[in-house]
Amino acid sequence: MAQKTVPPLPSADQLAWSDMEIYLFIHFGPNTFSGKEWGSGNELASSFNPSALDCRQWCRIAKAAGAKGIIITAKHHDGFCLWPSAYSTHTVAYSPWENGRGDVLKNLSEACKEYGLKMGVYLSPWDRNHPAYGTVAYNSIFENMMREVVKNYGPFFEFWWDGANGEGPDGKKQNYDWRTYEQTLRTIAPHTIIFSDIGPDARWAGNEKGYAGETNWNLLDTAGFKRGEGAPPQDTLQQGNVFGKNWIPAECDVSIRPGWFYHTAEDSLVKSPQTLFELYMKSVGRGANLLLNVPPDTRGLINEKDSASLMGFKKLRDENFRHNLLQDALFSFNQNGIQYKNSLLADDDESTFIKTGIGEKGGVTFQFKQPIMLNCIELQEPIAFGQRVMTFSLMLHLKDHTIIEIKGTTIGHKRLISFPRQEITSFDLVIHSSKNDPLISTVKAFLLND
Ligand code: FUL
Repeated sequence: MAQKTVPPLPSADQLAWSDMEIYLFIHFGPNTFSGKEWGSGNELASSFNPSALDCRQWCRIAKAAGAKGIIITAKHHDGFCLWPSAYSTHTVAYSPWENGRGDVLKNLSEACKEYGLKMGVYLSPWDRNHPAYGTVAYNSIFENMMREVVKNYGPFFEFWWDGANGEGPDGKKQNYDWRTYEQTLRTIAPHTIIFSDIGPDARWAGNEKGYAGETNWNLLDTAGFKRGEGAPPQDTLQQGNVFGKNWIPAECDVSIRPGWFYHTAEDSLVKSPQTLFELYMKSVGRGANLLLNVPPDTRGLINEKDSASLMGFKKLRDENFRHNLLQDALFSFNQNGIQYKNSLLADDDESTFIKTGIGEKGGVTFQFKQPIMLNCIELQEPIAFGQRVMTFSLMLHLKDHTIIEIKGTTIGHKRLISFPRQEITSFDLVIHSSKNDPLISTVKAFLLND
């Protein structure tokens, strides 16, 4: 029997997007060569001259790191276009790189296809270079640039509208025509996830440190809010709104280095595999996606330090999540006494969802034949039917003793709950409050390396 849904619901594209979990961010442009984070827009196009740019190297590394795609700063706030746009004179075509015949977006779109990665673009609405910025004409220029990149290098899995804007009181001020931008993108790229502070399809998680709220609803109320300055408060973006009207899941962006762009001085400050793993637990493990920035250096290559850290991060994920302790152990549901193997649980097979009740009487018990050691439990809701669980507990038992009760709030796409390692013989999952009947699609248990 088909499940009842609890709206708002994700679109098929949003569901596929949530399953991507990790993808890379590439910040690259004149700032790579000037050492700046925010270019003034007055940089010379001649400063852009990577000596060995190779987008295939980026893709090879992304693929090996287990990332599912790459989002590139096609245009950052300094206005420099990494493709030869017909709507600007501040582009790769005016640079010495490949004698002005180079096209970073073309290279990347070909490399992504070759490596089976999805591509996305960041196009900064704030433009400190374009002469038309601050006039009505800029709105159609921005739209035309969107059309240009979608047509020439799409399809894109995601389109990133950055919220930063440092126009200042005396500078040019642009009245962005967001409504038309959105209509334009929807028309030319109906399957592309549009990201901004407030969506419409994916939202900023409210910080640039790479974590979502411990409570994280995929729902958000956007009425009365704007992008940038007028965005919802940080904690709202981190947590979403429990009764939010729109399905707008969170994306956690963070750089592998202190800066978004490459600076040699930060070579010793690349985040370690362990730090990245902790961020994974706080982003993907809280039901959000992780957008990890890995900025190419002045050669146009991902630096050895960054790629070593990414490989270490992948290794940690592989090692820690290789062995689902519930995979082999038979466990029982106290509801119906039927014994399941956890591998039967899958999002797309409704008959295998765990349909728990609410409160202790409706909980499910996972009973092991032998005591097992664990320190992490993974839960998933089949979010296609709506996000439901509001509060839950995991009660860990060794024989007749309850060792620990771990309380949680939301589950959503994926929830990784870690705790000090324990030897247990059973655990209960108890849902205390939920919108409509709770549904759980996945339960796994792991022993992570301490
Ligand atoms: C911010 C920008 O101002 C930073 O330069 C960077 O691109 C970051 C991802 O978003 O809003």
